[in-house]
Amino acid sequence: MLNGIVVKTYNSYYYIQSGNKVITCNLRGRFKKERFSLLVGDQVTYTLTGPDKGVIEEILPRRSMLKRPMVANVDQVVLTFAAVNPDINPALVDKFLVIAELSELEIIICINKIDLADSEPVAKLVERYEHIGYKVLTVAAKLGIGIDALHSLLYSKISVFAGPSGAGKSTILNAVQPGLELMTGEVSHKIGRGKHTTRFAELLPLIGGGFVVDTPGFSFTEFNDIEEAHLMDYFPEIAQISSQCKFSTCLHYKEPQCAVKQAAADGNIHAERYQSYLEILTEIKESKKGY
Ligand SMILES: Nc1nc2c(ncn2[C@@H]2O[C@H](COP(=O)(O)OP(=O)(O)OP(=O)(O)O)[C@@H](O)[C@H]2O)c(=O)[nH]1
Ligand SMILES: [Zn+2]
Repeated sequence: MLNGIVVKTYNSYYYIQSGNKVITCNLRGRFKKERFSLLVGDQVTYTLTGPDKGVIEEILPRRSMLKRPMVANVDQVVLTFAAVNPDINPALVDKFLVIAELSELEIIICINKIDLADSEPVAKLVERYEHIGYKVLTVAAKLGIGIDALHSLLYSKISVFAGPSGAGKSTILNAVQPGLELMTGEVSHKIGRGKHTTRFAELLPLIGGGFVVDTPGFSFTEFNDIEEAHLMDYFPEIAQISSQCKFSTCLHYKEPQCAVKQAAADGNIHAERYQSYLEILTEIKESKKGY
């Protein structure tokens, strides 16, 4: 039995990357009713039925599943921001971080366009996020600066890029490997003749190993899935201190003797991080009122 990974699905064909080859596969009949549960990123075993054709025998257990875009076994997200043009907005960084934490992915923060930025404010931001425990890279994709370090983190992993428009995601990928490019915009949903055809994301293979999802990830509508009491779980430094609050139900909002609020006042938690937490908490409270 041979091993491979689904890199693309099309019209009930599955394209399986196996070594340097791509094998076009069908599913065994017994899987047919589960057709829509086989995803890009799934690891499978298959047998050959022709030179580059085969049939999928077995779907191996999933390590993870990303919802937007729908891809199995994604290992990490590269959250990409421009230092300037458009200027990095820490409140937006924190929102992306919450969505990434919610997806339980390894997180890499990549600050691009450092050729255009003053070094001091960039260094301060790097320190802010490294202090929390995040991996932070600074790059200038257009000049190839910092790209080797990023490339080495992508090796043998499945990575998805996310970040605001214009941050330089496509430029970064193209610097990592010329020719790699992201699809722009949302994954489209076309409905025609009563048949539901969706463009699924694809995996782009990296020379030397690893894959990049061809569609940028994440949507802030996922804040709706978060319970107020769980938001702190997605701010690691807040979660860590929250056990010291007077009340076990403390939301670190207006409760008395809140260790988190105190830490923000003392500078042990960055004041803007605490502010981001409060903003998202308020957003969640507001959205729940609608029900
Ligand atoms: N000065 C400078 N400009 C850069 C750098 N990286 C990207 N750019 C420019 O920033 C602009 C946006 O880059 P893209 O790669 O298209 O950004 P993107 O994140 O893919 O954007 P969307 O497709 O809108 O999501 C382009 O004009 C790039 O040439 C960099 O390191 N330095
Ligand atoms: Zn508290």
